[in-house]
Amino acid sequence: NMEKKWWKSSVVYQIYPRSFCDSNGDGIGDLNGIRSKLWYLKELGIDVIWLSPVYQSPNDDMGYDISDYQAIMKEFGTMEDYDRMLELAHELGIKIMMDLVVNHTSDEHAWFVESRKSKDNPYRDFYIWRDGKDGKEPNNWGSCFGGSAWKYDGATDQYYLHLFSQKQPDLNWENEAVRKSVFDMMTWWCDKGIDGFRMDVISLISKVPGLPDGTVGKSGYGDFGPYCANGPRVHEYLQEMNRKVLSRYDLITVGECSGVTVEEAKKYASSSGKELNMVFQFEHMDLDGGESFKWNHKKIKLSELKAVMSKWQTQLQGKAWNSLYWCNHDQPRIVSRMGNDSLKYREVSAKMLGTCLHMMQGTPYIFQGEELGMTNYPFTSLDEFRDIESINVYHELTEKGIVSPEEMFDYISYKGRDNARTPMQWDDSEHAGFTKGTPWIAVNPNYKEINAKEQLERADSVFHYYQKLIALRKQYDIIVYGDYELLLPESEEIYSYIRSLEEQKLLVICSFTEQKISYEVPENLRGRNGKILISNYDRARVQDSVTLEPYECMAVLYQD
Ligand code: TEU
Ligand code: CA
Repeated sequence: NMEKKWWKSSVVYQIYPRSFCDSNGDGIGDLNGIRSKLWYLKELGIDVIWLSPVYQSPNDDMGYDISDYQAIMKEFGTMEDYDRMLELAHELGIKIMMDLVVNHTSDEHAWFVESRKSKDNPYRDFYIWRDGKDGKEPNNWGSCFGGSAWKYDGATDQYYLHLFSQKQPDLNWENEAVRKSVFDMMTWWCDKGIDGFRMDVISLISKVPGLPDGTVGKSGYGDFGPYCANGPRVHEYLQEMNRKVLSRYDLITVGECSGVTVEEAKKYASSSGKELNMVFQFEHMDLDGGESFKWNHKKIKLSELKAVMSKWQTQLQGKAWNSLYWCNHDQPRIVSRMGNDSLKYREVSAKMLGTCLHMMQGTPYIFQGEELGMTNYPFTSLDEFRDIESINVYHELTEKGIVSPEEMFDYISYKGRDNARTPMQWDDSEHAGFTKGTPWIAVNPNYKEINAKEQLERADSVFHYYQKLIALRKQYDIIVYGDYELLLPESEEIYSYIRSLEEQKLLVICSFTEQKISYEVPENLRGRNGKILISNYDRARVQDSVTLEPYECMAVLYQD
């Protein structure tokens, strides 16, 4: 089997600082708030915190538009607050993984302020500037956040590229001065003692020379994907980053790789260790809509989910390492998307989804509130949205008459990123204990039923179930290193798979349906006394054929 590494058996918890805990009553989460809750994460048992960006930013894209990589966003506190949080985390044995956003900076970054001054400014080639074509943009690419991916800048009569918002100009990675500046900044953070990086859209940093037009999609703009994702020099750049920075520290690294395939992942996350430890792939997240046009009501088909997850489990086996996630700050909450967020089935389906993911091979990521079974938000009006993606795309698609306002509002309510960004629900006091002030985004009204305080006090809560899932990973090597084999591929109701390590077998059974449904234990495991390691119903033993309760799950260990 594979070489043992601490980052393979670790569980990562993603904190979205703006919505985690507000310590000074301004309605915005902050670093002192995070420090005040580290005991909670210690209790949960996670090993690493992935901190979404805390650097100085105008917050056009909520911190993913950075104006100074070596200063703390004023809303989040000071560098001293950061240092104290890092120190306490390390005292508690928790590592800190920083969010590295270097495909682009903010347009308020000093580099861009210089770059736009003149064509011969030393920083001009830190970004991607081009002449217009026939009085229009240099090519037909669309931005992820609506409109063209080019912004005209009158001062020098050229356009600059921004795959995301107009305030997020893309860095020119072909310029070795850009690479050196990024590597120096990374070294500065590593020397402060951080433990890793989550690398934002790192698969997009190398563009195909000539920047060719893309296929025009529903928005009327060209798709930049084929010319920016997994580009010609991306592995060269990451191998240079590895040589000059990553290999000099004991880090956990994950590349957020929009558009990555299994073949590409074998390079990004190769066991050779020449690039990164693992990647975030998006194939499973695209099953209900896809990158170019995610706005719809399409549900994820279980057989397709099983095919995608199993492909990644089996094809990286022995060659590279998987990340495992259902949720993050860009995705709707999984219990609403793939579980059942009704009062009756929310907890049992949240536990099932956690089991389904955490018993697979790879490093699991828990997004804040997922361990409580937090749900999507019941949006009722546009002014509840805060995310630039939702707001821009709503106006673009409705004003062009591509989608009706009612339809678009429904799509955004269901798939919009704000579903993940409503405040962490700590207790049943006002604003769920997130803030003493007015929260920057509304708290989900279900906080009285769903909050950390209540779940810490209840043994059968989702919190305590996640605590057990995390602890199991520490106890059983088969969960971390065992091979994976899918069972019942055609079933649209049951996700079942087997992990194998030497003579041990771990049978995982997850029902994704509200109906009761029968399940036959595989022939080779019948009659053997399996030990139920975890289950969301208190079933004592698993018979050779069993009728599963709604959303029932279990992980059964066969060792003899
Ligand atoms: O997201 C990159 C990315 O792939 C997004 O386009 C994502 O797929 C989309 O938002 C889903 O609707 C990263 C960050 O996670 C995201 O928060 C930032 O907005 C984006 O990069 C730009 O930095
Ligand atoms: Ca605050």
